Amino acid sequence: TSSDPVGAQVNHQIIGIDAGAGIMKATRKAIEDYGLSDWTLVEGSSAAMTATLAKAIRNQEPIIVTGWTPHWMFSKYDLKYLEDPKKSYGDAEEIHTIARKGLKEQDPTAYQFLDRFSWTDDEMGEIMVAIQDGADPAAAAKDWAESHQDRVNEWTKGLSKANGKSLTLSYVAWDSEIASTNLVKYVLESKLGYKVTALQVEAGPMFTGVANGDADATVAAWLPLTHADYWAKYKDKLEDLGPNLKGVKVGLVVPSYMNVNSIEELKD
Ligand code: PBE
Repeated sequence: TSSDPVGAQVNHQIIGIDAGAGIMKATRKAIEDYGLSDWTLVEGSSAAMTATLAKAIRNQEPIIVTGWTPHWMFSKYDLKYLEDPKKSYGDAEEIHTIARKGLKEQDPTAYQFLDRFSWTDDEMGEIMVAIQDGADPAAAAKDWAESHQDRVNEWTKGLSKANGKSLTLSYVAWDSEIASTNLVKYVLESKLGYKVTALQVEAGPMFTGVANGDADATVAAWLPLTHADYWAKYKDKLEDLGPNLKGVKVGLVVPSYMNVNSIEELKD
């Protein structure tokens, strides 16, 4: 019941996502930092986590999930981040575009476009919400690009066309990255004449793929903390093109109806 300690209410479980996600590593650190040794971090996927969250909210039940912003779940539900005074999840994060070394010389158009690409959390949110409302991701990206031509022009202005040249972008099926990767693919194809493969993989292979040249780039690197270990491991073979979205956040998220405000309160 809601008068039980929060641990008992949720069976000492935190609903996580795919094992390779940076937020899983940060959550294991939070479990250590806050002395939550009797808690379990449940592995799954981005889609399974949001399905579990939806069900709990439908039944007004307690639940703790690994969450991040931008994410459609904050527009759909009344949610809050648990405070993280020990900063297990770092501070403000950024999403960076990472390219393979050599792309700059070998494909200056793709490189320059990727270097220019940056947008806001509200803009990414528009595509995420459209997909959540049932739009096919490619169609949602196309709609967005067509209704934001000024933005698309800023990213593509003056670049020469590629005439069917192939380009591969690696990404993970996180809702935020489904939105960004589909948009970048659409713009590269429709405005710059590329044939783009969006290679959906796990978090580790997203980085190794770019490092070994199987992919040309990714727009899905969360730094400085979330993907710090992947970056450290492969950075010699990668080039950081800088942030494409600033002020993103990761942490533990609960429905606002739960009577808990800080990770510190999870300890029984
Ligand atoms: N995320 C969304 C990813 C990065 C993008 C926060 C779930 C992660 O934890 O690795």
